[in-house]
Amino acid sequence: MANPLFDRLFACHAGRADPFLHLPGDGVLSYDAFLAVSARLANALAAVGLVPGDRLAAQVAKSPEALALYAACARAGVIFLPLNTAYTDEELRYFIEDSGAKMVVCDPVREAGLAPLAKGLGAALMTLDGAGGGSLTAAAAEQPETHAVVDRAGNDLAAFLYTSGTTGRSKGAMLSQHNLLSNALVLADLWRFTDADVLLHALPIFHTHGLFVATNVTLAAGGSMIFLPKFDVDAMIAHLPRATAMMGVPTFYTRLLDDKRFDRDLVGHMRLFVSGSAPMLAETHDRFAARTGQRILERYGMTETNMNTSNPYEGERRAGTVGFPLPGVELKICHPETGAALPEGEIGVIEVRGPNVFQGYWQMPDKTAAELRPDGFFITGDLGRLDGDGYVSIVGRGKDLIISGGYNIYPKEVEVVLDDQSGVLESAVIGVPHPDFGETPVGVLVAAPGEVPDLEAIGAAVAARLARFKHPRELIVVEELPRNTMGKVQKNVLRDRYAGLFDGVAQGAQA
Ligand code: MLC
Ligand code: AMP
Repeated sequence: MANPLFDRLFACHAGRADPFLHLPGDGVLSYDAFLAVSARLANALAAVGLVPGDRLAAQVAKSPEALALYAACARAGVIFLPLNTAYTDEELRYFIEDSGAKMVVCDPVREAGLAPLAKGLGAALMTLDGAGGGSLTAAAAEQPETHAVVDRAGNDLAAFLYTSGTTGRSKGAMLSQHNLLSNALVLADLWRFTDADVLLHALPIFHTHGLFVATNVTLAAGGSMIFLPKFDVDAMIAHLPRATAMMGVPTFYTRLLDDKRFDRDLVGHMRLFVSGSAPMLAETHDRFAARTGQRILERYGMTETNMNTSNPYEGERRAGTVGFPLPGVELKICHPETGAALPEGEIGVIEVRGPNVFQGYWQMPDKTAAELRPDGFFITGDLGRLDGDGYVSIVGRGKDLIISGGYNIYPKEVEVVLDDQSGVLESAVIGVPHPDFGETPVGVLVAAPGEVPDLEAIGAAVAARLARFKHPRELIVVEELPRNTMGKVQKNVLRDRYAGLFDGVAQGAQA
């Protein structure tokens, strides 16, 4: 047998002294050196008893070692579960318990907080810091740099990614080797990636975009990556001259456009700019084209499906659209209730089928059945339409979701915490336009009878329980929440009422 994902993305580069990662400063990590690190790490996982199919939960800063841990899991057949570094202990506890992780890798500063939980679950706990140090790398250093790659099949699971749901309980999306590999190969071909490409990589690697799109596509083509710890405008501008391509969320592009150093001279050599994870305003598209003479290539994907559609590499990259279904991906616009396919031009729910679509939600058969039809079509929850030329446009969401700087925020998760606070009778969390993050959460509260909510105390309580990016940027107290005749809160009314809340806020300013 073999290990399709590891063989095609990693092992095929064995012996290559060429750079895989260009590091800040002038450091370079070759493919061969990277593979040696992954081998030592894979041996270290085996040494603590991990076997194929076990889950490894990793909440670690972006580093070459963190990326090598992903490769180590692939070669060891361990299911990789990357976790947003902003998650609090309370959020982490859920993911670690729900996934049944046999091993937890965290930053040393989080070790004390997670030790009792890991112990209680019988999970090994090791550390990895942003500089690549920690007990995990110390253990790996004792291990040989050769490792016998474990046999895997394409339908074996390679990763879990948790994506919250409108009910507030996060769901573990199960991604197979074939889900990841098939999508990476299609994208590398469609976007013309080659071993000459140098991708400017400033995305986090705990989500689909930075890990399964940017990294896997580069690996599929054998290119290299300028591996930045995070997005920073100055760093982007300093490194763009050495890059050939870049991937980012819309906030990356609006921030770059706000810097006059970002101009045609700086990027004339670049061959590709890709955007996704959140809507790109047509106005941003046009600003970018006017400034650089190049057009951003916008694509659409999800944690559950990897990438679904892409604007063409050759041909019109139509602003306000997410292009065409990828080769091998079927897409239809369906009636929200009946699921029947709707004629061209009509707005409905986007459903997709293909090798990119996940294997279901971990231990949630009912939620899986509710979103994954027996015929294999996945109900995305996104509202879209097809135009006369076949371009897909996303025109809204049938799911209660806010996307802030590319991160998903599910209002229910925040409403549960707000409703828990003394002085609060009920709450509604809505997404409001924000010039920097695209959308930002705002909490609308109704006070308990005769009480005056202490907004500062409420903000502190939210901060203690939820990742920073989920925190409502404003808390507003109202007499009552608007409801329809069925008694359902009309969030659209609230969105309209507060749409202009952050108009005039400078880009990057914290309102
Ligand atoms: C950081 N903060 C955010 C935030 N990112 N708050 C809300 N939304 C965000 N996205 C917090 C910081 O912790 C900080 O808190 C404060 O906001 C100001 O931070 P900042 O300096 O302005 O933000 P920055 O650190 O620059 O990060 C912004 C960003 C980052 C856009 C660079 O969010 C980012 O890299 N986003 C990419 C997300 C991503 O990879 N999405 C892909 C999902 S996969 P404080 O308290 O310290 O001030 C997917 C599928 C697909 O969607 O299709 O790809
Ligand atoms: P996630 O679950 O984090 O992968 O987020 C997936 C969601 O991001 C999708 O369901 C869409 O709502 C949104 N999304 C991704 N790409 C785009 C895009 N190009 N335009 C608009 N929304 C997008």
